Amino acid sequence: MKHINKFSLAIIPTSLLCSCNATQDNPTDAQPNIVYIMTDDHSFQTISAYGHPISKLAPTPNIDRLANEGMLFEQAFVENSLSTPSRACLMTGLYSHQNGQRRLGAGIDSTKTFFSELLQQHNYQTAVVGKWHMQCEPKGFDYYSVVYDQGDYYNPAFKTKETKGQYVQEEGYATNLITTKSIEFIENRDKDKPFCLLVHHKAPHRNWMPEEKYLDLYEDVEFPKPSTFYDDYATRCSPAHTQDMTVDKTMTLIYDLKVHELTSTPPYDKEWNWKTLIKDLDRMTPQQRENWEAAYHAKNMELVNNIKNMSHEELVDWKFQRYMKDYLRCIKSIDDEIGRLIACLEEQGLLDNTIIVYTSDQGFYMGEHGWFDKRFMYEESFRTPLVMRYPKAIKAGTRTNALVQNIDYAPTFLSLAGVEKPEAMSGTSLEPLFDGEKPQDWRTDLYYHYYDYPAIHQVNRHDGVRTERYKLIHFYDKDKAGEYKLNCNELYDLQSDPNELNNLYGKAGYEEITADLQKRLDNYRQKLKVDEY
Ligand code: SGN
Ligand code: CA
Repeated sequence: MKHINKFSLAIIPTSLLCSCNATQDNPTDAQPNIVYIMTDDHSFQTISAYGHPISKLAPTPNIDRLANEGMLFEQAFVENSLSTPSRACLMTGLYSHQNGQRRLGAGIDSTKTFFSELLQQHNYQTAVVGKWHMQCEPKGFDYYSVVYDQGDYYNPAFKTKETKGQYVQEEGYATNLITTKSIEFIENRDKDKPFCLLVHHKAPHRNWMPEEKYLDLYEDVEFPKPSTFYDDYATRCSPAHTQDMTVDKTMTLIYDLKVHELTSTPPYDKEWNWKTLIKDLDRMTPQQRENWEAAYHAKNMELVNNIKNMSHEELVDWKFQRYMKDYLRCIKSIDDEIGRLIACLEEQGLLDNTIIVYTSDQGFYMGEHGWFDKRFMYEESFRTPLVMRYPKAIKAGTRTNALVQNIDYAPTFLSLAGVEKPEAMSGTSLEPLFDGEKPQDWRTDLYYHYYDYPAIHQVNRHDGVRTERYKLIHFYDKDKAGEYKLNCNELYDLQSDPNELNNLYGKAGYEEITADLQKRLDNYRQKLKVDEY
């Protein structure tokens, strides 16, 4: 077999077994434990509790259990649909321009207060495990074990307070290792204190590498393409046309879909991407690699042998199916491991006095508009899944359509812990929604702002406002002198056009609605002191 390197790195074996011993309930009843589980790029379309057709073919029983025993948020959103900005919103309760983390790389203003620090000062034992991603040390945590940057699916390396700044590789699959570490934290916690544990998974981030036991899962399932897969972006501003995130053109057979055998001409991927995939595969132990090849090699060779005879459409279909299968295989492991974590909390007698939150750092396109990735203010990436289980305050089976955003998590956790929210924090506690009623004065719109341009996937900068029914988006780009190079608006009626295909901006009959949304947008820009748009 080609391209196999000996597995030469030092590996620390970690037991994947949960040895949870039953213990007493948490002694500090007034302050609940907080278990916040956040995946990376998990679409609400692939969670069966949300009822989308894809998820019917690949159900998520453990996430559904959290929803059935708690609350499903049907209108949960992020402020800036990208990893580090989303994590900064979580930690600070501030919008991106307030916390500094506007784009993917550097940015976080680490002088801002993280909610973990406040919990720590108010009796909590705090921990974060998995993807941290921001370019500052985890702040306000008694314990952390975090992966480097995006982390790796197989045998990832973790940094803790003890490893003196070094990342140490461990043997196993990221989703399992992150869960095991979380369970170990729970088992070894200081039982005189409440705890707050952030479980930040790497999966299902690109390039969607499934766990060994699920490499064949869904092989015979044909996943339906969304109705907007062949969207031609007619009626839209230029960014929908000029993005670089289509399954057809951007998604690569080698790096994304892991056909490393495809090395002949024409070039199917950039050399850098091919090398990255080989590095991913070379991280595996010989046994992991053998299992991987046993599942993929024959199927990959079938493609390699047929590719010259395939039509363009057949090839795009093949890509879509491989994408969906690998993504959903990653989700299967996530769902299993959430089940393992819930079982641990149950065995520890902690289920009643713990709020369990499940969410993602943003949504993701499962082929809608022809895309993968995120970034746009369109629904699939602006929305994020959100489920909360907390039997003390939330009745089983509650659903809410209140508009909520990721800047609300920090204030929620502080309010549950009985800690006063700092005045500067922009988000709002979600606790008033827990009884299933939306308070009369609940917010009626949300502000969104995306800044990461120019950058990978080439989505232009934009900000916008969304009410329960309408959405106004303003795409912009300015030259050095501050003159607009791009200045274009889109307006959608989400009730009559949930797929956002029909841009109504400037259309007769929408003058009043446009003026109302524009006023809301201007208010946000002014109130929040937004400095570019
Ligand atoms: C990487 C991915 C991108 C992705 C960003 C941000 N490329 O750069 O596809 O949009 O992360 O993702 S990859 O070649 O490294 O897979 S995020 O979830 O961290 O925001
Ligand atoms: Ca992400």
